[in-house]
Amino acid sequence: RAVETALRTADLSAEMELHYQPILDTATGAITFVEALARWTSPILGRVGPDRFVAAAERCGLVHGLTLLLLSKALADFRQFPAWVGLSFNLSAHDLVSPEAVQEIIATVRESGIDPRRLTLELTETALMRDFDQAKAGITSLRALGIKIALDDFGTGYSSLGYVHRLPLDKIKIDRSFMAGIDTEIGGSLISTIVSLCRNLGLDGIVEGVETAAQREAAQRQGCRYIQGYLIGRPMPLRDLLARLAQEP
Ligand code: G
Ligand code: G
Ligand code: MN
Ligand code: NA
Repeated sequence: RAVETALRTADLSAEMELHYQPILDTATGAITFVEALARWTSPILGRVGPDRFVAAAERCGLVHGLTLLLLSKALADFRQFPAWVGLSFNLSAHDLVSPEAVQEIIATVRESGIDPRRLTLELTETALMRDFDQAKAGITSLRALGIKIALDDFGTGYSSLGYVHRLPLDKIKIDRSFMAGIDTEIGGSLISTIVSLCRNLGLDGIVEGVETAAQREAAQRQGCRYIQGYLIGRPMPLRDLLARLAQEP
């Protein structure tokens, strides 16, 4: 409740910041994508994590406005990225609920002037379950523009397998809970099964939560091409990210 109250009176444009976490393409050794992660420093509550403020914004009907604000901030930052790096941005469950909401996202992307093919929008299964047909229609409009769609936190929902072939997707982000168990026999075979599923569906698989060199080696052994996690880089402010990208080969 305190978060909702603070959100309602917040100057979101001034108080919200985006951090960026690199995603490694192990086939080329380059950072080819970066995920934007919102950070809020409230003058009343201090730092509040996105899990909490996104949920609060959803409850009080502020989330779509917040998404548009964060997306335009991220796209403005994105102009400073090298040309080979794409941007991945998280949408909330409420962002695809109507054709109007989808059109507002499209308008924000158009106004930024970026090439939509460099943008990936991440959606969770919960977001898709709210209204499957509407979400599917929204995804179809976004993809028609060249925007890529990733299913986030894959494997944590109720029926992920029932969705993947019914939705026009480009990527699957394998939840970090799978990475935590990769050094066990069953954990390793779970990851390799999801990786083959991605390959069979023609989707890019991105494994999240890679924290150690041993996990990275295990992930690559199981055929994972794209890797994200603290080992590659923590979420960081824009200037740190740009410094990191400038060191790239
Ligand atoms: O960065 P962190 O690990 O604290 O993020 C926690 C969760 O918040 C993640 O599931 C992430 O997808 C979500 N999140 C981060 N930034 C945003 C954002 O800008 N919009 C939405 N809707 N969710 C976000
Ligand atoms: O749900 P989503 O994938 O959007 O959430 C990304 C969240 O995961 C971010 O809040 C980020 O801080 C967190 N994260 C990223 N890499 C790692 C990691 O290697 N380990 C852990 N524990 N969390 C991570
Ligand atoms: Mn995400
Ligand atoms: Na995720």
